[in-house]
Amino acid sequence: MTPAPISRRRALALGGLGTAVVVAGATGWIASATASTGAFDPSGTGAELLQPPLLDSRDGRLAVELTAAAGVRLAGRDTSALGFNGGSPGPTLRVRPGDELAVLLTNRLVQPTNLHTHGLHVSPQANSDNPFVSIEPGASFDYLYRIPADHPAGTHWYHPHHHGMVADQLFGGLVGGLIVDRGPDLPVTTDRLMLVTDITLDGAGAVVPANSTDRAMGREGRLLLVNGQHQPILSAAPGTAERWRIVNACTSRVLALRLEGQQLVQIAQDGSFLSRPTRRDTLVLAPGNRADVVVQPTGTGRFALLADPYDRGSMMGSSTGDTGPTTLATLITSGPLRASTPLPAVLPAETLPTTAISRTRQTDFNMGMGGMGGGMAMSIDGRTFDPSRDDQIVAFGSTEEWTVTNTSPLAHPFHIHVWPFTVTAASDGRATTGTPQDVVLIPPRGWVRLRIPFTTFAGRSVYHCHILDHEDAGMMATVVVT
Ligand SMILES: [Cu+2]
Repeated sequence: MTPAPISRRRALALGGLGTAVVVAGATGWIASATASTGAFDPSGTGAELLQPPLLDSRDGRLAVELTAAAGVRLAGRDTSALGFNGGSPGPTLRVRPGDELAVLLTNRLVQPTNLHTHGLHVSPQANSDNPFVSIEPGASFDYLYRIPADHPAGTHWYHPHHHGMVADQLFGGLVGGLIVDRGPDLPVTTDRLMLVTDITLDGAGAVVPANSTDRAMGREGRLLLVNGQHQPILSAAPGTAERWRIVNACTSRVLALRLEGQQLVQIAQDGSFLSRPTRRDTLVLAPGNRADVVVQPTGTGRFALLADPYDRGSMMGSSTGDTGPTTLATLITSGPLRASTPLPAVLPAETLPTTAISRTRQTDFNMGMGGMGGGMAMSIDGRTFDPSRDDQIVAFGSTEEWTVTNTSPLAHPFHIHVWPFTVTAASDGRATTGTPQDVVLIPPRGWVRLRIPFTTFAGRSVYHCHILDHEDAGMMATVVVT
């Protein structure tokens, strides 16, 4: 790869990382911000998959303290990557419909941060899921999320959402699971969170900063991790069914997953149950997407969970994606075949309000030359993000039809906070499920058509590309529901 000129953004990122290394060094890690220390050597490969610490609500409330800081164990080694409460992923927060979730977030990073509860249907205002909050280094902030009594059960996640720093902070490791309990009883013996991240570390365990090509394409890390572990194993008995809550927490990577020799049966998408269990030969998850799957191994052996290369498009000679499949984890089954109960034929699918469409609108995701520091400009409707500008003003209580177009040669995952949507059509002719979701991939030079009920909460929030390098570069817009 030819060396790219160091843009102002990149210089800032390097400066930030350098300071982060000093912080880590003070607590005993020896690290370097340069990539001259060689390749990172993962450890603990093939160990049993662990679950992050679980923080569970009681009597209608969960109050937690989260501290974002550098210095976590990742892939079996001490690194200067980032985490919540010393872990990447951070603790799993589990709540119930009707609960209050209080989070005291303390920022021990060298740049501002904040928190987004991706997938929760909660207010975007004040100290709830408000992406405009900025928590300065050394400061703390009290979040309070009131989870509606009719909130569906599902798999979600949390991560920082401070514009301009989201990609660095997620890629650095700041992610965690967020589960709304508990939904229907399913005949499964094990319920696992599998939070997938990617990162590039140098030989000393420091995060390798993104260059200008990474930022234009959306960075993909060399290391793929599940719950911060490198290629863990999942031990199971044949015949028993497991529920895997898979979260694509990668900064830009689309995961195209398959399980060698076994079936992946999807039961939920983005925290909403499908109307019936659906077999997937390949399960495609854009960054931000979640899928709950049931795996019921039929025999004994080793079965790799693979991420196949996924082509997000190409631009100026660069293209995305690996050349071959990557092993994420391995399912190992042994012992006698156990008797099992089949999954229910019908699941309690969530349905969104069916009020008539009161307005249609179109919005376009685009990329072009002329961005900051000579990089690519990332925009929506020709404008880069301005937090003070109101881009879409929507009447509270209405249901709208949005056509989201993509005039660029790369696929972009559309994400809107707070208000889930159903996909009604797409330019690639994909089958639509009627299941509410909150991230959808817009094909290169294509479009998706969405039905979005703005019926739950009023307030001001954002929609954006979930390739977080694009979001940071301006591919985000505001939406005001009033
Ligand atoms: Cu994008």
